[in-house]
Amino acid sequence: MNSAFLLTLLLAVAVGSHVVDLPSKALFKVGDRRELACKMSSCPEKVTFSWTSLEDKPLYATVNNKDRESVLVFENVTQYHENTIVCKAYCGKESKQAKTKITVYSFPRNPVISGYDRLILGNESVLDCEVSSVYPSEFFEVQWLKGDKVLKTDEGKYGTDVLSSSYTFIPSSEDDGKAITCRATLSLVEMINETKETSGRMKVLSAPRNVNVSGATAVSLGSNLTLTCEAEGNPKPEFTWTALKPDGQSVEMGKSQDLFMHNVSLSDAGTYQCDVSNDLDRQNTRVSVIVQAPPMDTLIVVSPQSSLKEGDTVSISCKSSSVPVTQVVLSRRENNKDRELMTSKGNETYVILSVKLSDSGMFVCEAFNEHGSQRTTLNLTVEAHFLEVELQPDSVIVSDRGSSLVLSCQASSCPRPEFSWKNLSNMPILRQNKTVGFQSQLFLDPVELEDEGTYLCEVTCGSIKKSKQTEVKVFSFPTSPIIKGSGPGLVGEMRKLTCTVQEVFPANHFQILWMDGEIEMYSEFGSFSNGTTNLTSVYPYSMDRKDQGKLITCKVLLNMRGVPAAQGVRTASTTLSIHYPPRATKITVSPLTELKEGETVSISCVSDSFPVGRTVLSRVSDGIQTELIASDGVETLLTLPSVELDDSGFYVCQASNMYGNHSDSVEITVNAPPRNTTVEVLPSTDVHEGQNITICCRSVSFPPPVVVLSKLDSETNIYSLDGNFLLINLTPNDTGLYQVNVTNDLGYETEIFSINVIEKRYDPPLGWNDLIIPAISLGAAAALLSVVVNVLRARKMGSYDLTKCNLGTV
Ligand SMILES: *[C@@H]1O[C@H](CO)[C@@H](O)[C@H](O)[C@H]1NC(C)=O
Ligand SMILES: *[C@@H]1O[C@H](CO)[C@@H](O)[C@H](O)[C@H]1NC(C)=O
Ligand SMILES: *[C@@H]1O[C@H](CO)[C@@H](O)[C@H](O)[C@H]1NC(C)=O
Ligand SMILES: *[C@@H]1O[C@H](CO)[C@@H](O)[C@H](O)[C@H]1NC(C)=O
Ligand SMILES: *[C@@H]1O[C@H](CO)[C@@H](O)[C@H](O)[C@H]1NC(C)=O
Ligand SMILES: *[C@@H]1O[C@H](CO)[C@@H](O)[C@H](O)[C@H]1NC(C)=O
Ligand SMILES: *[C@@H]1O[C@H](CO)[C@@H](O)[C@H](O)[C@H]1NC(C)=O
Ligand SMILES: *[C@@H]1O[C@H](CO)[C@@H](O)[C@H](O)[C@H]1NC(C)=O
Ligand SMILES: *[C@@H]1O[C@H](CO)[C@@H](O)[C@H](O)[C@H]1NC(C)=O
Ligand SMILES: *[C@@H]1O[C@H](CO)[C@@H](O)[C@H](O)[C@H]1NC(C)=O
Ligand SMILES: CC(=O)N[C@H]1CO[C@H](CO)[C@@H](O)[C@@H]1O
Ligand SMILES: CC(=O)N[C@H]1CO[C@H](CO)[C@@H](O)[C@@H]1O
Repeated sequence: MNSAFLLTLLLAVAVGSHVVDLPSKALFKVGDRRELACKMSSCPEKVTFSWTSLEDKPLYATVNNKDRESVLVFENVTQYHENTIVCKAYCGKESKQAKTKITVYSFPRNPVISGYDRLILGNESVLDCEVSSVYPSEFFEVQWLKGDKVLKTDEGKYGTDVLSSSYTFIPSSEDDGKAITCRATLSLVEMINETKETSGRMKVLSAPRNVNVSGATAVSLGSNLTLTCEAEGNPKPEFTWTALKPDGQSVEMGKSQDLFMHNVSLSDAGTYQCDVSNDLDRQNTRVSVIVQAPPMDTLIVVSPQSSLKEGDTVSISCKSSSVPVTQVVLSRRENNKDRELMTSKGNETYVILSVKLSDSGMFVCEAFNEHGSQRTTLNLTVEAHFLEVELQPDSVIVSDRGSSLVLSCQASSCPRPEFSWKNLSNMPILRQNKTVGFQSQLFLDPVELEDEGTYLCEVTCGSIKKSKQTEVKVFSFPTSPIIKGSGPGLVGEMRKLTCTVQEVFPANHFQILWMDGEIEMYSEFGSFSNGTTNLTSVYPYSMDRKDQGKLITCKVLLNMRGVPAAQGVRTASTTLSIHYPPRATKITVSPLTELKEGETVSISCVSDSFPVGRTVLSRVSDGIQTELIASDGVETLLTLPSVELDDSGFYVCQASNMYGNHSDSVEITVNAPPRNTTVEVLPSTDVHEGQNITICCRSVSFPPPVVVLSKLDSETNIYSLDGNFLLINLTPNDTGLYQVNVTNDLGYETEIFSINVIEKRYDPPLGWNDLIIPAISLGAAAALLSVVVNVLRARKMGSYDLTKCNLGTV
């Protein structure tokens, strides 16, 4: 600055006689107090000065005039003082002027930098630099420097009084501690070249990183273990060691970088974690500590552990815990040699899906590592299943053709039985089967003749094979027999009954039995046939009346063991129908055929015919037949509640049907004691001596009566069978009362009458004994009579009507 003044001074000296002495340039600093002197030293007199501003603004200064000098005082320079000022000096009449250009600047403070002391490693960071109260800003330049290296240059912009500059970068770890400088430079050409700068040391923070554990992680049992945890990070991280137990617990092992363990045991093996942390973050790393030892706890484990049965799935595990192993070998001990089954790097499990008996034996598990080996053995015992097979139905099953038969085979004590159905002929079984779990079923549905045979259910259970068999027998007996040829026939004809039973099997086990009621009459057996047959039996018979209505049964028997009783027999029955004309017609009178008048009689007629026809009961009397009763059927009954003599006669019963007729008859006699006896004396009861008298005695009776005539005063009886008496040559001695006694078995009736004989004088009169002569001599008594008897039989049966006493006829 001083040199600048010197320069302006020198220039002013160069002017003519009177010279206005005024620096041509002036550089003011804001805030300073500055004076600007305008001199004209060469003027001997008092000089008059005037100050004018060339720019359109006031001078903002006070003037302090002296004789040959005028001082413009700027008490407090501001940017408004920038101006070009003219100083005009008057020396007398002569005036001279000079001008000066005032330039103002402001650059009072150093730059202020921020953001450099907490940089984050790797994060984009912004450093700020601020320079305040600058003027004229456009002449400033702000620079960022790292060490000597310029990182960035910003030009000041016009019109601000604060300069700002940012520097954006990604700090690296090398930046930590390095100086960063913000340099501001004001360059006003030929006037000022001022620089201010501020530096700071960068601080680059970083989260812990590159965490690393060094040291041997595999240690021998009993030795010491040292692990060192290393990490980078700013600020310097802190370390914590933690043991992570298998059960999830974590145990702090120390807060230092090193983890030290003395005399390690197997339980010290495991995972250890090194935690690294600083203000910014935390990090960790884990290491597995292996305790090296020969294999220990080598185990051979069989699962399931219970007794093994053939076919079970078994797994044999070979494991070695606690110590790392390099190889595990499972072998089978055979003939004192190990046969390797499996080899692996760690644990291994050998699975036998279906163990066999031959899998029994020793298994060896050997674990190896670089420190040695360990061997364990297992004695595997496999037992056979106690297989049991049951077949239902068992032994022999007799099945109805067309029915449904299911053979059920059940296996027990075997977890996975294998079923197989066979027959004895080893032919394929075409029938449907169904096997589920422990049961296999064979469906013979419907049962056919071809299904006959022996069926085997064979079950295999590992090495065990068992079978059960059953024999299936088929029978066919679907319908009842049918009898033919049993229609009606005439007695004496020969007939054949046939009995047919259809579709039977096995025919040779069938028997056809003909039965008359319960009596077996004839039987026939079927003969062998390989298929179903129709069996027929013929039974000839003669139509005999005694077989009428007989129930003939055709009984078909299936004589085969196992056939249900209900299915083993079927029958058909027919009733014989024998036709014949009526026979054995029988008329029966009850109670007797000889009756007393008034009694009750029943006349029944029974006949035998088939088919039944008609029965007619008639009475025949005097050759005239009177039909009394007729009925459809083989019997008829007539009841006479009170018989009369007229009912006597022949009773004829005639039965008839389409084949003929047959009759029977009976005589019925009705007896009655004499009654209604009348005596007729002819010509008169009064006769003359010597005359003849006919006595006609009439009576109703049956059987015919004996009529006894007796004179009441005599002891002589005259008998007459017809009731007529002829008294000849009567004498007065014959005058008297006479009695007729009409008698039959049932009783008698008497009539008394008188005869009066008028005397005629001649003598001697004949004795009574000589005069009365019975009409018909009967025995000794009859010989006494000389009576002519004319017996007339009454038209009505059973009565005598002595209507005529014809003396002329004897
Ligand atoms: C100069 O002026 C500024 C602003 O106008 C003011 O802040 C400062 O106090 C002044 N200085 C003096 C010595 O008057
Ligand atoms: C300012 O000074 C520096 C060194 O002192 C120089 O390099 C630069 O050129 C100067 N600038 C001006 C405008 O004089
Ligand atoms: C293990 O460390 C203990 C001290 O803690 C020391 O006495 C011992 O000798 C070390 N053992 C080995 C094998 O270095
Ligand atoms: C082997 O089995 C044991 C016991 O079950 C277990 O502790 C161990 O971690 C297993 N090892 C491997 C490598 O699986
Ligand atoms: C294995 O077990 C069976 C049955 O328990 C026994 O008879 C056999 O001797 C055992 N074998 C060995 C080698 O122990
Ligand atoms: C069941 O029937 C099928 C086919 O008909 C046959 O392959 C299978 O062997 C039968 N099963 C048995 C247990 O016989
Ligand atoms: C029965 O025997 C005949 C010949 O003897 C044969 O053709 C037929 O196939 C046999 N039927 C059955 C069911 O065996
Ligand atoms: C048995 O009789 C029926 C009916 O008459 C007939 O259809 C069938 O063919 C007969 N069967 C035999 C084996 O003769
Ligand atoms: C028989 O006598 C009875 C009375 O005793 C009489 O009613 C009846 O008519 C007589 N009959 C004849 C045929 O004379
Ligand atoms: C009639 O005759 C019968 C039998 O001969 C006899 O019993 C009866 O007493 C006689 N009657 C009279 C009245 O004589
Ligand atoms: C008078 C009269 O006629 N008498 C007769 C009676 O019967 C006897 C014998 O039959 C006769 O010889 C009589 O003439
Ligand atoms: C003719 C005749 O015999 N007369 C006799 C009638 O009865 C009396 C007495 O009994 C007799 O003396 C008669 O002789």
